Amino acid sequence: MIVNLYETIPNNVNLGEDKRLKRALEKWLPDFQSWWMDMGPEGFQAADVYLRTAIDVDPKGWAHFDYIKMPDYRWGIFLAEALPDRRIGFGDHRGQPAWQEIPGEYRGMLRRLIVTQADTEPASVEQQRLLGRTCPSLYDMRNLFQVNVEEGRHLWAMVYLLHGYFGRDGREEADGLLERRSGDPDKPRILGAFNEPIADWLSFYMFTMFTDRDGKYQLLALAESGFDPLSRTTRFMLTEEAHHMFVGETGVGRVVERSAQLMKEAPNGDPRELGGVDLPTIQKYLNLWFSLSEDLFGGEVSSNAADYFAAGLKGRHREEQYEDHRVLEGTYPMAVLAEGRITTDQVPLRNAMNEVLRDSYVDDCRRGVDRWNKTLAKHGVDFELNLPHRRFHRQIGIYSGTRFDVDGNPITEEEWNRNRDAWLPTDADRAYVQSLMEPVTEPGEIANWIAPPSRGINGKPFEYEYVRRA
Ligand code: BYC
Repeated sequence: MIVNLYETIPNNVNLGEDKRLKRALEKWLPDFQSWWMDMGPEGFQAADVYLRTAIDVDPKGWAHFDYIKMPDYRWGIFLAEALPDRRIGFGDHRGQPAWQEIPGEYRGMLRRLIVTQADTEPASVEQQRLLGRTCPSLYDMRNLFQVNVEEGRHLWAMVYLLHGYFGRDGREEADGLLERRSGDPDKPRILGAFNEPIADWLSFYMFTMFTDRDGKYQLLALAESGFDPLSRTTRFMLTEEAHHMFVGETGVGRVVERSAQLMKEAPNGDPRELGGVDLPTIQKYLNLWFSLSEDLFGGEVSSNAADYFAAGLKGRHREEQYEDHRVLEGTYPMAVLAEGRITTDQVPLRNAMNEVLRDSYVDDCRRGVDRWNKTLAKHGVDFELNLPHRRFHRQIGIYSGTRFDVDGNPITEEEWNRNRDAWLPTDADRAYVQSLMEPVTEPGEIANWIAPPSRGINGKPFEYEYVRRA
């Protein structure tokens, strides 16, 4: 196979002139392509999809729209523009010039951060690979595929760092990224939420709302990194991430809107009577995906996080909003469970960095839920969606060994068992949601359980034929 990488992979990293990197990526490309054919969107590899492709980093070049078959998508490698004389902004090396090469003493830590981030990208494509078959509209199908190809591009962005800055072990890690499989008990993906099935579109919207938003905050924290290539790579990834969260927030919002409409039409006020999703079921899906996504921030008290911060590898969201960037003093008031009661411990701030980032994330999620509630209020529906408490249903960190209710109160195992079905989707809920997943693929048509979007893509109308089957 002759691969002209320079043409196949638009880039601003001088790929044409770096022989060693070019060789490494040329070797990896066919493996990536074969992974994409096996694990990418099933049944639509030959379809023409109206996609946005990044062909440059400037505002004109990064959002180029055209029909393309997904396997021909140009997986570009782009770094945001270098900032002149950039300095490390936090931790023990604050004020020193940002690293352009890997600092030897932090090699292991950095590789681990990059591999963990990288692993999530192909994982999400695997989780979503069957959804094209049951799309509620061509508009939604196109958005799914846009998200999928961009996750593929984010994988390239991380593999570029592994190939370009690490030696043999970087190449081995890059191979490993194509070998693990979401949900496979023998070779699972690294982080919990990326092994959960996404079998229906309500889960997909919740995932892009809550899990992609974790991605936003992790990328913001890595964008602060003193390792400049990582900072520049993640800064560019963030421009694409915004669309993924748009898909999630408006997707759930449109389900909520349709449910509110159907509640008024249904004889007994239950949208299920007319083939819609009832609000308590939406709440359960929200509880599930929010709690799974909170786990992605790691433990509340983490020496790993303290080490990343001290080394200047992973900062806080918008580090410039803080006054103290070394954080050698100061504590975080952490709610802990002691003898069955919630009390407050003062934790050294560096050890609480995961929790500091989670705080920003939770606030951001709450703003999204508030917008859904505005939709309900507009329709005169007397129901509020809520974020469950952050202690609810946790599998990572200090709250993972105890049961908590949705308000964060400790409860017994028996109370948990009594309420579980009211808080998290049951098999029957999942079967019901699944039963609604009939594909709608005529341009301009939409499934009954979701409202149409308020506008189409790139100035095109909703009726536009966003995906053309071969
Ligand atoms: N599941 O010190 P701790 C995205 C492990 S999403 C399983 O508390 P740390 C995207 C941890 O590895 C963003 N295991 O955690 C979204 C450690 O294991 P070892 C992805 C977990 O290291 C949608 C142990 O527990 N970005 O981009 O402070 C679509 C103790 O860990 C989990 C990143 O992940 C978990 N949830 O924090 C597509 C950024 N959590 O060492 C893409 C890079 C922890 O005992 N990663 N563990 O074996 C990091 O910054 C950190 O690795 C984490 C964990 C924040 C994830």
